[in-house]
This record gives sequence, structure tokens and C-alpha cells, in this order.
Amino acid sequence: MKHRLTVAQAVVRFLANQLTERDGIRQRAVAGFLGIFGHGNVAGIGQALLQAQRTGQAASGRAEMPYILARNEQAMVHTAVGYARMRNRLSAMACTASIGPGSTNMLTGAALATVNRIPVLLLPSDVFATRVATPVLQELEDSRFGDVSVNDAFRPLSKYFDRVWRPEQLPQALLGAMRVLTDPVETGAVTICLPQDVQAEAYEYPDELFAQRVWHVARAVPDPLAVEAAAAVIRGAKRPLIVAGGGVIYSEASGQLDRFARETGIPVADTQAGKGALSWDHPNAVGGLGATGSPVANRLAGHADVVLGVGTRYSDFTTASRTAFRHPQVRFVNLNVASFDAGKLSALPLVADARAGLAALRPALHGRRFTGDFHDDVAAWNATVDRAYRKRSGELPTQAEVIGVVNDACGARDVVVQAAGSLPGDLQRLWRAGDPKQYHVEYGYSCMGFEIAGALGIKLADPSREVYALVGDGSYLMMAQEIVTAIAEGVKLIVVVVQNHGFASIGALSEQVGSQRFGTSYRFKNAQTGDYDGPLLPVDLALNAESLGAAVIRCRTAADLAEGLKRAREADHLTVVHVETDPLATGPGSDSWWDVPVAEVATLHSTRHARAGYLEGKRDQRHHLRPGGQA
Ligand SMILES: Cc1ncc(C[n+]2csc(CCOP(=O)(O)OP(=O)(O)O)c2C)c(N)n1
Ligand SMILES: [Mg+2]
Repeated sequence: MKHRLTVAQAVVRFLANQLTERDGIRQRAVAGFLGIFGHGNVAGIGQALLQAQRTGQAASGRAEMPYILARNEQAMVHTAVGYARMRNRLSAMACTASIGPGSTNMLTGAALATVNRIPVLLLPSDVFATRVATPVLQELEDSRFGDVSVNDAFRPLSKYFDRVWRPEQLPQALLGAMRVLTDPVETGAVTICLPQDVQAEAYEYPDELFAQRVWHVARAVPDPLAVEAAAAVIRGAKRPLIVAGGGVIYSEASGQLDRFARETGIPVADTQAGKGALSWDHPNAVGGLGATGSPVANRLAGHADVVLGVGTRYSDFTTASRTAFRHPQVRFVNLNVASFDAGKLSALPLVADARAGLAALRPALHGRRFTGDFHDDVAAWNATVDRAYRKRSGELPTQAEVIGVVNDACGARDVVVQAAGSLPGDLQRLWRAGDPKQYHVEYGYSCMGFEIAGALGIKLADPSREVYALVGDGSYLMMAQEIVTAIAEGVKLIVVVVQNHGFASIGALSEQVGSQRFGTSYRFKNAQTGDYDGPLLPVDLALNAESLGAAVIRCRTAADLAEGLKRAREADHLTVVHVETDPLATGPGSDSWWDVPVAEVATLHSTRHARAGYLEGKRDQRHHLRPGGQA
């Protein structure tokens, strides 16, 4: 049997029949489409989605492929990322965009997905394969190359890229896309460019293309010799430390990590993506590691002679730009599903799924136990966090207080979403995560504007959880429009807007590097100085949110905020809670360092002073070239 379908119809029907399976649990591999129509996809994918909706509704009362109309293409990729991350990468969403600007708007989202190793399927529309009416509206012509389009910019951002110039190429492209989307090692942005004319072209596709296909997501087991070697290094350690990354959560390895840590006594620090892998009050938890971490974890890292990294990509924030690990003989053992990450820091690589790897490693340690002396430090740090949560200082609440109030309001299963600004650092240090899926800070790409759009995807992935998006005013101004999408879909979010009139984060960083907070506050430009040091701007983000259709609660104090969040929880609709904070009030620090190079020569004293401090920080930077597998 053959089916005469357009390319677009075949794409939709194929995707509706893909499932993933891990540990015996099946789910849809592509749960739905997000999109914005324009020329390029309105007649192709748009028609196919309509047809799928009509036939699905008639047959089962459900669209064969659900569709959500987004408001911005970059944001819709963020939504898809939030969705897939919440589903531990076992279910993803597709994004359809029109030719030209609609498609290139997805580039930032593509990079974000790939950096964070989160599956998203991007279907940018493309120029005519026939080229008969070239240049079409929104086509960028290239006088050198006849076969490139703006979509070629997706190539370096995608883990798999294809362009379907002819209908017969489609099956290979789709199968290739599914392979990468469902592979924990390879996954990230997958891009299939669909030329506008080809989308509408019909072809006799064989029946088998649309048969239900189950993509088994394997738990790669480690090589036994590598387990022995890794266990020998760990057994020989005096002061080991575990670094838990996002891989622990995606692999659902929290139970194994809990057992491993309790049995060995090894302290566990976490990364932004791994936070929540162990509950904050777990006896072995020592908080975040690195530039946004806790001083306790950083002190332990400084003395550790063996570091067991589990599912971490060792970003500069995690390693404090490679100043965190100071033991002269420090060695790394990296348990990671990707050999690319397993080999980092000259580690002894243990290439495996986090859960399977921990399960194999535990017995190989032959009951070796370490007695740590970190519990008093953890208790002292927890008391510091308590004080920061409840510091009632000055007129305006501090950001730490805001985090404390939101944390208190959150139930164990609630989710906090963030991405950029000063909040990720404060959250990593101060947030108390009690569930592996509670803490969702996108800190691989740290993309302003992810928060609301990402929160929408998270809520779609698990409607049973309350989802709090914490948004700085800078991020809000960049990308708040998905509030409208959430309202249209009847998706309840709690959006906490933290108004501090500019970039508290980059302002502080600017000061640290000697740039005097130049150009980082949202104020009127002062004609005398040329700087933004005039009065505050008459911006009212609460009113802005109201204009988008959101219910809004304005808060002045921490007590107001607690009350506002209570009301927001009780409501059944999206609520924006607006609070102003003091941009200069900083919370407890990390005792850590981040490498941001300062001008080597300058006429400004502030820069020269900062340069001297920078060189001091750099003295502790290490390459970590000591082979991890050798004694
Ligand atoms: C898309 C994007 N542009 C620029 C940056 C660089 N950047 C990081 S934080 C920040 C300021 C964020 O301001 P806001 O959301 O108000 O948070 P605050 O720093 O005040 O906490 C900027 C510009 C970024 N991370 N993402
Ligand atoms: Mg701000």
C-alpha cells in the first residue's frame, strides 16, 4: 500500500506515530507542534496540521498532532526546550516557522537546545527548490552560492541538519532526525529545512513509513574494565567529591546517587542542571559547586584528591573557570553517557548512563567508606541561607528575600524556572530543591527571555505541578509575550517579575571588571554625563502584564509577596506577581571566581585596579592535564 501525501502531510503523520520507550515506559516522541505561520509553512505544514486535526477530531476527539500558536519563534523553541527537559528528554516538540525571519528567529533557540543537550525538532521553511520565482519574499540571495539560504545558519547549531529538496528524500531525513532526537549522547536541536514548494508536493509514500515506531532509549552500561579502573581510583582517594550534573536527572538516577552517597559517605555537590538530583537536606548534599555555588562545596572541591563527575559538562561556572580544584594531585573520574564529556579534565572516562554507571560502580568499591568533616559546615551554611531568606533590610526587599519567600511558598513538586541575570547565581546558592524536577535554571546558554516561554513548556509537560517563572525586568522586556500564548492555551503559570531597573548582574560584574556599571541601568540618559544616570524610567511592567491579559498582583514588601503568591496559587489562571527589589543588595557569596578578562591597558584607574585583581584570580587557574587513570 502506498499513500499519496504531500511532504508536509507525511511529516505530520510520521511524527504522530513515533514513540520513545525507556524502562518499559512508552510516550510520544513528538507530542505536538508549536508554530507561527507565514508564507513558507501556511500552505504546507499549516494545511497538514489542519487536516490532522480534522481527521483526528472526527476519529478520536483528539488532534492527531496538537498545535500551539506561539507569539515569537525564539520563544517557541524555548517552550519546546522546557517541555523536553521536563520530560527528561524522552518526549519533544516540533517547531514550524515561515521562511526567512520566522525561521532565523529560531537560531538562538537552536543553540540553546544544543548547548543544554535537549531535543527539539525544528522545521524552518525554506526557499523554493524549483527557484522559478527567485528571489521570493524574505529570501536572502547569495551572489556566490546558488544553493544556500539563511537556514544554513542552523548547521553549526544543530546536532542533525537536513534539507528536503525532493519528496523522496523525506524518509531518510525523518529517520535521521528521530535517531538523533532520541539518542542521549547526540541529542540537541535537530533541523529539517522544508522548501516551501516541496512542502506542498505530493508523493507516493510507502505504508511502512507511517507504521508505529518505538525508539528504545537505551541505558548504556559501562565497560567492566573501566568500572574496575574507576573504582580503584575512588577506593584510593582520601577526600573524594561527587559532582552531580544534569545527566543524573535526565537518567532518573537520583535513587542510585542517594544510595551511592550514603554507602560511601562521599559529599555531593551539584551544578545548575543537576540541582535537585539530591534533596537539599540530604546528609551528603553540600550545595552548588563553583562560581555560583556554596562556599562549603567550594572548600571541599579545593581539597578533593578525586572528583567523580556524574553527568556534568564541566562548564566554567562549575569549575570556577578551573580554579575550584586545587589539590596538586587531583584526579577526575567522569561518568557520562557522552565520551565527549567523559574525557574532560583528563579524566578517567566511564562512558555510561548515569544510573547504570552508578549501579555498576557501587559494588566495585567493596564497601569503601569515607568519613567527611563537612556536616558542621553545611549546618552553618544553612543558617546563613536562613538569615538571607529573612533579612528584612531597608525599604525594598532583597533578591535573597524574594527567593526565600518563593521557596517557602513552593510545595515539594513545584517548579522554579529561570535563566539569566543575577537570579541564577542567587538561586543556585540559596534555593532549596526538594525534588529532582523542581529546579529548572537554563544555564547552559543563560538566555534572557527563556523564563516565561520555558515555563510554558514545563507546565505543558507536567500540568500537575505549579510552575513559577522568576523573571528579571531585563528578561521580561526582552520576551514577555508568551504570557499571551499561555493565556490562550489556558495554561496557568505564576510569573514573578523582579523589578530592579536594569541589569543587577552585569552591573555588579561591570563594577568588578572596572567598568563602573557603565550602560547597565534602565534610567534616562543624562545629557550632561552621557550616561544612564538620570531618573528612573516611567516603566510599569505590572501594567504591561495586565495589558497582555494577565491577572496581576503588585507587592511592595516580602510579606506582600508571600500573600500575593498565596493568592496566585489559589487562582486557576496565569498570574503575574510584581515586586521591586534593591539592585545593590547582594546575598552571601560563593568564595569562588569566574574568568572574565579585564583590559590589559587602560586610562581608567578602576580598570587598572580590576586588572590587578584579575591577574590574582588567574594565578589559581589549572589545565588539569594529569591523566585520570594513572596512579
Ligand atoms: C539574550 C541575552 N542577551 C544578553 C545577555 C547578557 N546578560 C546576562 S544577564 C543580563 C541582564 C539581565 O537583566 P535582568 O533580567 O533585569 O536581571 P538582573 O541582572 O537585574 O537580575 C544580560 C544583559 C544574555 N544572557 N542573554
Ligand atoms: Mg533587572
